Amino acid sequence: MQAAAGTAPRSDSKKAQVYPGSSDPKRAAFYDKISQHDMTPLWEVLKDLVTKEPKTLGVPAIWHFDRVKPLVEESGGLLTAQEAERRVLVLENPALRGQSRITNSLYAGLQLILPGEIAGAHRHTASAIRLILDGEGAYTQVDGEKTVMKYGDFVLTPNWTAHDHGNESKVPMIWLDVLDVPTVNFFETAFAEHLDDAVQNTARVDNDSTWRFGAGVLPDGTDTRMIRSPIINYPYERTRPILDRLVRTGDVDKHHGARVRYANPLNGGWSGPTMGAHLALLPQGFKGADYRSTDGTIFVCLEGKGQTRIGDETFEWSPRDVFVVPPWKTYAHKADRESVLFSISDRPAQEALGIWREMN
Ligand code: 1HN
Repeated sequence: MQAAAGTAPRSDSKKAQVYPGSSDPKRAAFYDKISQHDMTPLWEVLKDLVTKEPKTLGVPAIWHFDRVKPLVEESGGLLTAQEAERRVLVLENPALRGQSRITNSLYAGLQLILPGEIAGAHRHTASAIRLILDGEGAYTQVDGEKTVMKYGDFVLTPNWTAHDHGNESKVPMIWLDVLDVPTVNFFETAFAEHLDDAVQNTARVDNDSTWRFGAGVLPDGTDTRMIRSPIINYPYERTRPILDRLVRTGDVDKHHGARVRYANPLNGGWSGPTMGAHLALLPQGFKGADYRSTDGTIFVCLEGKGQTRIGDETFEWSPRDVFVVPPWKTYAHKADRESVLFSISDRPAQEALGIWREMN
């Protein structure tokens, strides 16, 4: 803690922490002495600082959609989307309560927008992905492009792009937001601003980016150096049939099933630099082999029914359930019926830093 300007630090405020070695009075006295100079002995903290294997703060957890949907709906009676700025119930990892994070690096929440509501235009350093879970027909507008969202659509809000949402349909819509907020805040680089118009004046044709970039061709002369995908909406109805093709040709991974990665069509990279996503089909009866990797992963069931064993706990899932696997925890999926799992993690950031690992 910092002393207020002009006040002397309390006499004990720079006392050393008690370490195992503090039981030796000579060492304890030395630790107190260097502590006055804001120094601490590395040999007392090294083992916690540089661990043999990842030390994960979060725990495995699941949010069953049919249990939390009524609570999300109830929030609709408390305040309007406009009052709330964004009406979201944050999914907090049970071991990280009060920190608005589902893993150490990622934020997740369930957002509700009722018919006739808007969530006004703003932009911020954090990037968002949205996975549409309930209702159909609300839109988001990103960077001057409007897209109407449907079940299973994977929608990007790249960093610093203007975005607003609105629901012109007759039914409430709920989607999962995942943002790299804890990552951005780790670097202490968060900026945000409101835009003058609550609803962007969309200058482009609806779904313009999906039309331009989503079919394996690129508009001639496209600059391909962008580190984030130019596509705003990867519609489920386009991605889902590809999984069936992978199954038919036997492209089923023993851990992940038949899986595609949401790619940046400009360079084959991830959809964005901080967060990456996959969509996987697990054939009926699939029994996945144990797997672990350093990227804590948020899964969402979009179809089917199954279980995922994470460490020594087993989580039963069905459509719209959200569950989280902490980094380096061993997990394996099983599918009772043909199932589709969406997943998202911070793997692109870890890869860029050269620290991502997996164990097959
Ligand atoms: C945000 O801008 C949205 O635009 C949702 O829908 C959730 C959580 C933290 C910070 C910004 C949105 C958010 C958010």
